[in-house]
Amino acid sequence: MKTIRTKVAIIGAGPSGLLLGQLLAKQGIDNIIVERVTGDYVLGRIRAGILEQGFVDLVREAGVSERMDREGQVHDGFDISYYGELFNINLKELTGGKTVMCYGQTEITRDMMEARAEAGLTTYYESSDAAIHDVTTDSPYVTFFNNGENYRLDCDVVVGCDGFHGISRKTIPAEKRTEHERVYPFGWLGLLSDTPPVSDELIYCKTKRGFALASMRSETRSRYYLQVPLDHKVEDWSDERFWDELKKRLPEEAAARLVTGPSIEKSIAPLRSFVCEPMQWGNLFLVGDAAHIVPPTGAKGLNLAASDVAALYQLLCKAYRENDKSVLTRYSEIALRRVWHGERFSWWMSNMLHDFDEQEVGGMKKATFDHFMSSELDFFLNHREGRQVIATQYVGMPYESIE
Ligand code: FAS
Ligand code: PHB
Repeated sequence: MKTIRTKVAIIGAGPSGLLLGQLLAKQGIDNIIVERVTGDYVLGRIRAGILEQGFVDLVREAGVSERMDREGQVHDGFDISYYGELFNINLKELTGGKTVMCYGQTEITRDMMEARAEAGLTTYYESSDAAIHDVTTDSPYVTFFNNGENYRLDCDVVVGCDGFHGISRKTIPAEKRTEHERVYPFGWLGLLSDTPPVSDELIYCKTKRGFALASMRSETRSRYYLQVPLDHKVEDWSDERFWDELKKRLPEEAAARLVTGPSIEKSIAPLRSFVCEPMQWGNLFLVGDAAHIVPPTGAKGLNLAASDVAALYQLLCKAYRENDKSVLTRYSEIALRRVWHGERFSWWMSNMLHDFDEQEVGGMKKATFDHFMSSELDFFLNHREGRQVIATQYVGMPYESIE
Protein backbone atom coordinates (compact mmCIF):
# COMPACT_ATOMS: atom_id res chain seq x y z
CA MET A 1 0.00 0.00 0.00
CA LYS A 2 1.44 3.34 -1.08
CA THR A 3 0.46 6.16 1.31
CA ILE A 4 0.18 9.73 -0.01
CA ARG A 5 -1.27 12.91 1.50
CA THR A 6 -3.16 16.03 0.44
CA LYS A 7 -5.44 18.62 2.05
CA VAL A 8 -8.56 17.99 -0.10
CA ALA A 9 -9.23 14.57 -1.67
CA ILE A 10 -11.67 14.92 -4.59
CA ILE A 11 -13.48 11.91 -6.04
CA GLY A 12 -14.40 12.45 -9.69
CA ALA A 13 -12.83 14.46 -12.52
CA GLY A 14 -16.08 15.71 -14.04
CA PRO A 15 -16.80 19.45 -14.17
CA SER A 16 -17.44 19.68 -10.39
CA GLY A 17 -14.20 18.04 -9.31
CA LEU A 18 -12.05 19.82 -11.88
CA LEU A 19 -13.51 23.27 -11.12
CA LEU A 20 -13.12 22.82 -7.36
CA GLY A 21 -9.59 21.50 -7.78
CA GLN A 22 -8.60 24.43 -9.98
CA LEU A 23 -10.05 27.05 -7.62
CA LEU A 24 -8.44 25.50 -4.51
CA ALA A 25 -5.06 25.19 -6.23
CA LYS A 26 -5.15 28.91 -7.07
CA GLN A 27 -5.49 29.56 -3.33
CA GLY A 28 -2.58 27.24 -2.56
CA ILE A 29 -4.86 24.54 -1.14
CA ASP A 30 -3.37 21.22 -2.23
CA ASN A 31 -5.79 18.69 -3.71
CA ILE A 32 -5.70 15.33 -5.49
CA ILE A 33 -8.45 13.95 -7.78
CA VAL A 34 -9.24 10.22 -8.01
CA GLU A 35 -11.14 9.40 -11.21
CA ARG A 36 -12.52 6.01 -12.27
CA VAL A 37 -12.19 6.33 -16.05
CA THR A 38 -9.86 7.97 -18.57
CA GLY A 39 -9.98 11.68 -19.36
CA ASP A 40 -11.10 10.86 -22.91
CA TYR A 41 -14.02 8.84 -21.54
CA VAL A 42 -15.10 11.81 -19.38
CA LEU A 43 -14.91 14.08 -22.44
CA GLY A 44 -16.97 11.60 -24.49
CA ARG A 45 -20.07 12.28 -22.40
CA ILE A 46 -22.19 14.89 -24.26
CA ARG A 47 -24.22 16.77 -21.68
CA ALA A 48 -24.93 20.38 -20.76
CA GLY A 49 -24.68 23.43 -22.96
CA ILE A 50 -25.89 26.49 -21.03
CA LEU A 51 -23.77 28.22 -18.36
CA GLU A 52 -25.23 30.73 -15.89
CA GLN A 53 -23.30 33.95 -15.22
CA GLY A 54 -22.26 32.60 -11.81
CA PHE A 55 -20.60 29.61 -13.44
CA VAL A 56 -18.90 31.82 -16.06
CA ASP A 57 -17.53 34.06 -13.27
CA LEU A 58 -16.17 31.02 -11.40
CA VAL A 59 -14.43 29.72 -14.52
CA ARG A 60 -12.83 33.15 -14.96
CA GLU A 61 -11.76 33.19 -11.29
CA ALA A 62 -10.25 29.72 -11.81
CA GLY A 63 -8.20 31.15 -14.68
CA VAL A 64 -9.49 28.73 -17.32
CA SER A 65 -11.85 30.98 -19.27
CA GLU A 66 -9.71 32.01 -22.25
CA ARG A 67 -11.30 29.62 -24.82
CA MET A 68 -14.77 29.96 -23.28
CA ASP A 69 -14.59 33.76 -23.65
CA ARG A 70 -13.31 33.36 -27.23
CA GLU A 71 -15.60 30.59 -28.49
CA GLY A 72 -18.59 30.69 -26.13
CA GLN A 73 -21.76 32.39 -27.36
CA VAL A 74 -23.51 34.89 -25.08
CA HIS A 75 -27.29 34.46 -25.38
CA ASP A 76 -29.60 37.37 -24.53
CA GLY A 77 -32.67 35.15 -24.52
CA PHE A 78 -34.39 32.01 -25.76
CA ASP A 79 -37.71 31.07 -27.37
CA ILE A 80 -40.57 28.91 -26.19
CA SER A 81 -42.76 27.48 -28.95
CA TYR A 82 -46.24 26.94 -27.45
CA TYR A 83 -48.11 24.65 -29.85
CA GLY A 84 -46.28 26.43 -32.70
CA GLU A 85 -46.70 30.01 -31.41
CA LEU A 86 -43.27 31.53 -30.65
CA PHE A 87 -42.66 33.52 -27.44
CA ASN A 88 -39.29 35.14 -26.81
CA ILE A 89 -37.97 35.16 -23.25
CA ASN A 90 -35.71 38.22 -23.46
CA LEU A 91 -33.38 37.45 -20.55
CA LYS A 92 -31.38 40.67 -20.89
CA GLU A 93 -34.43 42.94 -20.92
CA LEU A 94 -36.37 41.02 -18.27
CA THR A 95 -33.49 40.65 -15.76
CA GLY A 96 -31.87 44.06 -16.09
CA GLY A 97 -28.97 42.88 -18.27
CA LYS A 98 -28.28 39.25 -17.28
CA THR A 99 -27.49 36.68 -19.99
CA VAL A 100 -26.32 33.05 -20.26
CA MET A 101 -23.31 31.54 -22.05
CA CYS A 102 -23.71 28.72 -24.57
CA TYR A 103 -20.52 26.62 -24.27
CA GLY A 104 -20.60 22.81 -24.08
CA GLN A 105 -19.85 20.92 -20.87
CA THR A 106 -17.37 18.85 -22.86
CA GLU A 107 -15.40 21.98 -23.78
CA ILE A 108 -15.34 23.46 -20.27
CA THR A 109 -14.25 20.07 -18.93
CA ARG A 110 -11.50 19.84 -21.54
CA ASP A 111 -10.24 23.33 -20.69
CA MET A 112 -10.09 22.47 -16.97
CA MET A 113 -8.39 19.12 -17.60
CA GLU A 114 -5.69 20.81 -19.68
CA ALA A 115 -5.22 23.59 -17.11
CA ARG A 116 -4.90 21.02 -14.31
CA ALA A 117 -2.25 19.06 -16.22
CA GLU A 118 -0.36 22.26 -17.10
CA ALA A 119 -0.34 23.28 -13.42
CA GLY A 120 1.14 19.87 -12.55
CA LEU A 121 -1.82 19.02 -10.30
CA THR A 122 -2.35 15.33 -9.57
CA THR A 123 -5.24 13.33 -11.04
CA TYR A 124 -5.29 9.55 -10.73
CA TYR A 125 -7.29 8.50 -13.82
CA GLU A 126 -8.42 4.91 -14.30
CA SER A 127 -8.57 4.30 -10.55
CA SER A 128 -10.72 1.41 -9.35
CA ASP A 129 -12.18 0.29 -6.02
CA ALA A 130 -12.14 3.76 -4.53
CA ALA A 131 -13.48 3.77 -0.96
CA ILE A 132 -13.89 6.53 1.60
CA HIS A 133 -12.90 5.93 5.23
CA ASP A 134 -13.15 7.57 8.69
CA VAL A 135 -14.95 10.71 7.52
CA THR A 136 -16.36 11.23 11.03
CA THR A 137 -12.81 11.52 12.41
CA ASP A 138 -10.20 14.24 11.83
CA SER A 139 -8.15 11.80 9.77
CA PRO A 140 -10.30 10.71 6.84
CA TYR A 141 -8.71 8.87 3.96
CA VAL A 142 -9.48 7.37 0.55
CA THR A 143 -8.18 4.04 -0.74
CA PHE A 144 -8.04 3.11 -4.41
CA PHE A 145 -6.22 0.91 -6.91
CA ASN A 146 -4.27 2.57 -9.71
CA ASN A 147 -1.73 1.36 -12.24
CA GLY A 148 -1.10 -1.91 -10.44
CA GLU A 149 -0.77 -0.40 -6.96
CA ASN A 150 -2.99 0.02 -3.88
CA TYR A 151 -3.05 3.59 -2.57
CA ARG A 152 -4.08 5.21 0.71
CA LEU A 153 -4.72 8.97 0.33
CA ASP A 154 -4.69 10.72 3.73
CA CYS A 155 -6.45 14.10 3.77
CA ASP A 156 -8.28 16.73 5.82
CA VAL A 157 -11.56 16.45 3.90
CA VAL A 158 -13.08 14.30 1.13
CA VAL A 159 -15.24 15.92 -1.57
CA GLY A 160 -17.56 13.60 -3.50
CA CYS A 161 -17.77 14.97 -7.06
CA ASP A 162 -18.47 11.46 -8.35
CA GLY A 163 -21.91 11.95 -9.89
CA PHE A 164 -25.21 10.15 -9.32
CA HIS A 165 -23.72 6.65 -9.53
CA GLY A 166 -20.63 7.39 -7.46
CA ILE A 167 -19.65 6.07 -4.02
CA SER A 168 -19.64 9.23 -1.92
CA ARG A 169 -23.40 9.68 -1.31
CA LYS A 170 -23.63 6.04 -0.17
CA THR A 171 -20.86 6.69 2.36
CA ILE A 172 -23.42 8.66 4.39
CA PRO A 173 -25.26 6.03 6.49
CA ALA A 174 -28.69 5.29 4.97
CA GLU A 175 -30.43 6.16 8.21
CA LYS A 176 -28.78 9.59 8.17
CA ARG A 177 -29.77 10.38 4.54
CA THR A 178 -33.13 11.66 3.28
CA GLU A 179 -33.52 11.15 -0.47
CA HIS A 180 -36.23 12.96 -2.46
CA GLU A 181 -37.02 11.65 -5.94
CA ARG A 182 -39.40 12.08 -8.87
CA VAL A 183 -38.67 9.84 -11.87
CA TYR A 184 -40.28 11.14 -15.08
CA PRO A 185 -42.16 8.79 -17.42
CA PHE A 186 -40.04 9.77 -20.43
CA GLY A 187 -36.43 10.44 -21.47
CA TRP A 188 -34.57 12.86 -23.75
CA LEU A 189 -33.12 11.51 -26.97
CA GLY A 190 -30.19 13.84 -27.76
CA LEU A 191 -28.48 14.22 -31.15
CA LEU A 192 -25.28 16.12 -31.93
CA SER A 193 -24.58 17.09 -35.56
CA ASP A 194 -22.14 19.25 -37.47
CA THR A 195 -24.97 21.27 -39.01
CA PRO A 196 -25.76 24.97 -38.55
CA PRO A 197 -28.24 25.58 -35.68
CA VAL A 198 -31.83 26.15 -36.76
CA SER A 199 -31.93 29.42 -34.79
CA ASP A 200 -29.36 31.66 -33.11
CA GLU A 201 -31.11 31.14 -29.77
CA LEU A 202 -32.52 28.01 -28.09
CA ILE A 203 -36.11 26.96 -28.84
CA TYR A 204 -38.00 24.91 -26.21
CA CYS A 205 -41.05 23.35 -27.94
CA LYS A 206 -44.31 22.27 -26.29
CA THR A 207 -46.28 20.21 -28.81
CA LYS A 208 -49.01 17.58 -28.77
CA ARG A 209 -46.37 15.11 -30.04
CA GLY A 210 -44.13 15.79 -27.06
CA PHE A 211 -41.28 18.12 -26.10
CA ALA A 212 -38.35 19.11 -28.33
CA LEU A 213 -35.36 21.41 -27.79
CA ALA A 214 -33.20 23.05 -30.44
CA SER A 215 -29.83 23.99 -28.94
CA MET A 216 -26.28 24.32 -30.21
CA ARG A 217 -22.56 24.07 -29.43
CA SER A 218 -21.28 26.61 -32.02
CA GLU A 219 -22.34 28.23 -35.29
CA THR A 220 -21.59 24.98 -37.07
CA ARG A 221 -22.58 22.36 -34.46
CA SER A 222 -26.16 21.73 -33.29
CA ARG A 223 -27.60 19.86 -30.32
CA TYR A 224 -31.23 18.68 -30.52
CA TYR A 225 -33.44 16.75 -28.08
CA LEU A 226 -36.73 14.90 -28.45
CA GLN A 227 -38.88 13.64 -25.58
CA VAL A 228 -39.19 9.87 -26.05
CA PRO A 229 -41.01 7.11 -24.07
CA LEU A 230 -38.87 5.38 -21.44
CA ASP A 231 -38.97 2.04 -23.30
CA HIS A 232 -37.35 3.48 -26.45
CA LYS A 233 -33.74 2.58 -27.28
CA VAL A 234 -31.27 4.65 -29.32
CA GLU A 235 -31.26 1.93 -31.99
CA ASP A 236 -35.02 2.55 -32.47
CA TRP A 237 -34.14 6.00 -33.79
CA SER A 238 -32.36 6.30 -37.12
CA ASP A 239 -31.09 9.79 -38.00
CA GLU A 240 -33.83 10.02 -40.62
CA ARG A 241 -36.55 9.21 -38.06
CA PHE A 242 -35.05 11.75 -35.65
CA TRP A 243 -35.00 14.58 -38.21
CA ASP A 244 -38.54 13.79 -39.41
CA GLU A 245 -39.91 13.91 -35.84
CA LEU A 246 -37.95 17.05 -34.98
CA LYS A 247 -39.43 18.83 -37.99
CA LYS A 248 -42.92 17.96 -36.75
CA ARG A 249 -42.20 19.46 -33.31
CA LEU A 250 -40.32 22.62 -34.30
CA PRO A 251 -42.33 25.77 -35.11
CA GLU A 252 -43.01 26.03 -38.85
CA GLU A 253 -40.37 28.61 -39.87
CA ALA A 254 -37.68 26.80 -37.89
CA ALA A 255 -38.67 23.44 -39.40
CA ALA A 256 -38.40 24.98 -42.86
CA ARG A 257 -34.86 26.20 -42.08
CA LEU A 258 -33.67 22.94 -40.48
CA VAL A 259 -30.40 21.64 -41.96
CA THR A 260 -30.06 17.90 -41.33
CA GLY A 261 -26.95 15.76 -41.43
CA PRO A 262 -25.35 12.64 -39.92
CA SER A 263 -25.41 12.39 -36.12
CA ILE A 264 -21.99 12.42 -34.45
CA GLU A 265 -23.54 11.42 -31.12
CA LYS A 266 -26.96 10.10 -30.18
CA SER A 267 -28.05 9.03 -26.68
CA ILE A 268 -31.10 8.77 -24.43
CA ALA A 269 -30.95 10.31 -20.93
CA PRO A 270 -33.55 9.33 -18.31
CA LEU A 271 -35.04 12.28 -16.40
CA ARG A 272 -35.35 12.54 -12.67
CA SER A 273 -35.54 15.09 -9.88
CA PHE A 274 -33.39 13.93 -6.97
CA VAL A 275 -31.97 15.53 -3.82
CA CYS A 276 -29.96 13.92 -1.01
CA GLU A 277 -30.11 15.67 2.37
CA PRO A 278 -27.77 16.47 4.02
CA MET A 279 -24.99 17.13 1.49
CA GLN A 280 -22.28 16.51 4.07
CA TRP A 281 -21.34 13.94 6.72
CA GLY A 282 -18.39 14.63 9.02
CA ASN A 283 -15.49 15.54 6.72
CA LEU A 284 -17.28 14.32 3.58
CA PHE A 285 -18.93 16.89 1.29
CA LEU A 286 -21.17 16.02 -1.70
CA VAL A 287 -21.03 18.28 -4.77
CA GLY A 288 -23.06 18.31 -8.00
CA ASP A 289 -24.74 15.17 -9.33
CA ALA A 290 -23.43 13.19 -6.33
CA ALA A 291 -26.06 15.07 -4.30
CA HIS A 292 -28.77 16.14 -6.74
CA ILE A 293 -30.17 15.60 -10.22
CA VAL A 294 -32.59 17.73 -12.22
CA PRO A 295 -34.43 17.14 -15.49
CA PRO A 296 -32.39 19.22 -18.02
CA THR A 297 -35.47 21.28 -19.02
CA GLY A 298 -34.25 24.24 -16.99
CA ALA A 299 -30.54 23.92 -17.92
CA LYS A 300 -29.72 23.67 -14.20
CA GLY A 301 -27.78 20.39 -13.75
CA LEU A 302 -24.30 21.62 -14.42
CA ASN A 303 -25.11 25.06 -13.03
CA LEU A 304 -26.21 23.69 -9.64
CA ALA A 305 -22.93 21.74 -9.52
CA ALA A 306 -21.13 25.06 -10.01
CA SER A 307 -23.00 26.77 -7.17
CA ASP A 308 -22.15 23.86 -4.86
CA VAL A 309 -18.51 24.34 -5.82
CA ALA A 310 -18.75 28.08 -5.16
CA ALA A 311 -20.12 27.51 -1.64
CA LEU A 312 -17.65 24.77 -0.65
CA TYR A 313 -14.68 26.61 -2.18
CA GLN A 314 -15.43 29.74 -0.14
CA LEU A 315 -15.93 27.75 3.06
CA LEU A 316 -12.73 25.73 2.58
CA CYS A 317 -10.72 28.92 1.94
CA LYS A 318 -12.19 30.48 5.10
CA ALA A 319 -11.52 27.32 7.14
CA TYR A 320 -7.87 27.17 6.08
CA ARG A 321 -7.39 30.96 6.34
CA GLU A 322 -8.78 31.05 9.88
CA ASN A 323 -7.56 27.56 10.81
CA ASP A 324 -11.12 26.80 11.89
CA LYS A 325 -12.98 23.90 10.23
CA SER A 326 -16.21 24.62 12.11
CA VAL A 327 -17.32 26.95 9.25
CA LEU A 328 -17.65 23.84 7.05
CA THR A 329 -20.75 22.76 8.99
CA ARG A 330 -22.67 25.48 7.09
CA TYR A 331 -22.11 23.94 3.63
CA SER A 332 -25.14 21.71 3.28
CA GLU A 333 -27.62 24.37 4.40
CA ILE A 334 -26.13 26.99 2.04
CA ALA A 335 -25.90 24.63 -0.94
CA LEU A 336 -29.38 23.14 -0.49
CA ARG A 337 -31.09 26.56 -0.44
CA ARG A 338 -30.02 27.13 -4.04
CA VAL A 339 -30.38 23.46 -5.05
CA TRP A 340 -34.08 23.42 -4.12
CA HIS A 341 -34.65 26.61 -6.16
CA GLY A 342 -33.10 24.87 -9.18
CA GLU A 343 -35.00 21.64 -8.50
CA ARG A 344 -38.35 23.42 -8.37
CA PHE A 345 -37.71 25.45 -11.53
CA SER A 346 -36.58 22.34 -13.45
CA TRP A 347 -39.61 20.34 -12.23
CA TRP A 348 -41.98 23.23 -13.08
CA MET A 349 -40.54 23.72 -16.61
CA SER A 350 -40.69 19.95 -17.17
CA ASN A 351 -44.33 19.77 -16.08
CA MET A 352 -45.29 22.64 -18.38
CA LEU A 353 -43.37 21.60 -21.49
CA HIS A 354 -43.65 17.80 -21.68
CA ASP A 355 -46.52 15.49 -22.55
CA PHE A 356 -46.98 13.07 -19.64
CA ASP A 357 -48.15 9.77 -21.00
CA GLU A 358 -49.22 8.55 -17.56
CA GLN A 359 -52.98 8.10 -17.10
CA GLU A 360 -52.70 9.88 -13.75
CA VAL A 361 -50.28 12.79 -13.17
CA GLY A 362 -49.91 14.61 -9.85
CA GLY A 363 -52.93 12.83 -8.43
CA MET A 364 -55.29 13.79 -11.27
CA LYS A 365 -56.36 12.51 -14.69
CA LYS A 366 -53.81 13.26 -17.45
CA ALA A 367 -56.32 15.40 -19.39
CA THR A 368 -56.95 17.55 -16.30
CA PHE A 369 -53.21 17.91 -15.64
CA ASP A 370 -52.66 18.87 -19.29
CA HIS A 371 -55.25 21.66 -19.01
CA PHE A 372 -53.70 23.02 -15.82
CA MET A 373 -50.16 22.97 -17.26
CA SER A 374 -51.11 24.40 -20.68
CA SER A 375 -53.05 27.15 -18.98
CA GLU A 376 -50.11 27.82 -16.61
CA LEU A 377 -47.68 28.16 -19.53
CA ASP A 378 -50.19 30.25 -21.49
CA PHE A 379 -50.49 32.64 -18.53
CA PHE A 380 -46.74 32.97 -17.96
CA LEU A 381 -45.95 33.48 -21.65
CA ASN A 382 -48.64 36.09 -22.26
CA HIS A 383 -47.75 38.31 -19.30
CA ARG A 384 -44.44 40.21 -19.00
CA GLU A 385 -44.41 39.45 -15.26
CA GLY A 386 -44.72 35.77 -16.12
CA ARG A 387 -41.88 35.88 -18.63
CA GLN A 388 -39.83 37.74 -16.01
CA VAL A 389 -40.37 34.88 -13.50
CA ILE A 390 -39.05 32.41 -16.09
CA ALA A 391 -36.12 34.66 -17.07
CA THR A 392 -35.04 35.40 -13.47
CA GLN A 393 -34.72 31.69 -12.70
CA TYR A 394 -33.24 30.70 -16.05
CA VAL A 395 -30.26 33.11 -15.65
CA GLY A 396 -29.81 31.67 -12.13
CA MET A 397 -30.52 32.87 -8.60
CA PRO A 398 -27.52 34.73 -7.12
CA TYR A 399 -24.82 32.73 -5.30
CA GLU A 400 -24.74 33.23 -1.52
CA SER A 401 -21.62 35.16 -0.53
CA ILE A 402 -19.97 33.68 2.54
CA GLU A 403 -18.36 36.11 4.99
P1 FAS B 1 -20.39 14.01 -13.42
O1 FAS B 1 -21.30 12.81 -13.41
O2 FAS B 1 -20.27 14.83 -14.65
O3 FAS B 1 -18.90 13.54 -13.06
C1 FAS B 1 -18.68 12.57 -12.06
C2 FAS B 1 -17.31 11.96 -12.30
O4 FAS B 1 -17.04 11.05 -11.22
C3 FAS B 1 -17.27 11.15 -13.58
O5 FAS B 1 -16.13 11.50 -14.34
C4 FAS B 1 -17.19 9.69 -13.09
O6 FAS B 1 -16.41 8.88 -13.96
C5 FAS B 1 -16.50 9.85 -11.75
N1 FAS B 1 -16.79 8.75 -10.82
C6 FAS B 1 -17.99 8.15 -10.60
N2 FAS B 1 -17.84 7.17 -9.67
C7 FAS B 1 -16.52 7.16 -9.31
C8 FAS B 1 -15.75 6.37 -8.42
N3 FAS B 1 -16.30 5.39 -7.69
N4 FAS B 1 -14.42 6.63 -8.31
C9 FAS B 1 -13.84 7.65 -9.03
N5 FAS B 1 -14.53 8.43 -9.90
C10 FAS B 1 -15.85 8.17 -10.04
N6 FAS B 1 -27.21 19.20 -17.40
C11 FAS B 1 -27.62 20.29 -18.07
O7 FAS B 1 -27.57 21.40 -17.50
N7 FAS B 1 -28.07 20.19 -19.37
C12 FAS B 1 -28.10 18.98 -20.03
O8 FAS B 1 -28.51 18.91 -21.18
C13 FAS B 1 -27.68 17.82 -19.37
N8 FAS B 1 -27.70 16.60 -20.01
C14 FAS B 1 -27.31 15.47 -19.30
C15 FAS B 1 -27.31 14.19 -19.91
C16 FAS B 1 -26.93 13.04 -19.18
C17 FAS B 1 -26.96 11.67 -19.85
C18 FAS B 1 -26.54 13.17 -17.83
C19 FAS B 1 -26.15 11.94 -17.02
C20 FAS B 1 -26.51 14.42 -17.23
C21 FAS B 1 -26.89 15.58 -17.96
N9 FAS B 1 -26.85 16.87 -17.39
C22 FAS B 1 -27.25 17.97 -18.04
C23 FAS B 1 -26.39 17.04 -16.07
C24 FAS B 1 -24.88 17.02 -16.12
O9 FAS B 1 -24.43 18.10 -16.92
C25 FAS B 1 -24.40 17.11 -14.71
O10 FAS B 1 -25.09 18.13 -14.00
C26 FAS B 1 -22.92 17.33 -14.63
O11 FAS B 1 -22.28 16.34 -15.37
C27 FAS B 1 -22.57 17.30 -13.16
O12 FAS B 1 -21.19 17.26 -13.07
P2 FAS B 1 -20.48 16.43 -11.87
O13 FAS B 1 -21.19 16.74 -10.60
O14 FAS B 1 -19.05 16.72 -12.02
O15 FAS B 1 -20.83 14.90 -12.18
C1 PHB C 1 -27.92 21.64 -24.28
O1 PHB C 1 -27.50 22.44 -25.15
O2 PHB C 1 -27.43 20.49 -24.14
C2 PHB C 1 -29.07 22.04 -23.39
C3 PHB C 1 -29.44 23.37 -23.34
C4 PHB C 1 -30.49 23.75 -22.51
C5 PHB C 1 -31.15 22.79 -21.76
C6 PHB C 1 -30.76 21.44 -21.81
C7 PHB C 1 -29.71 21.07 -22.63
O3 PHB C 1 -32.19 23.16 -20.96
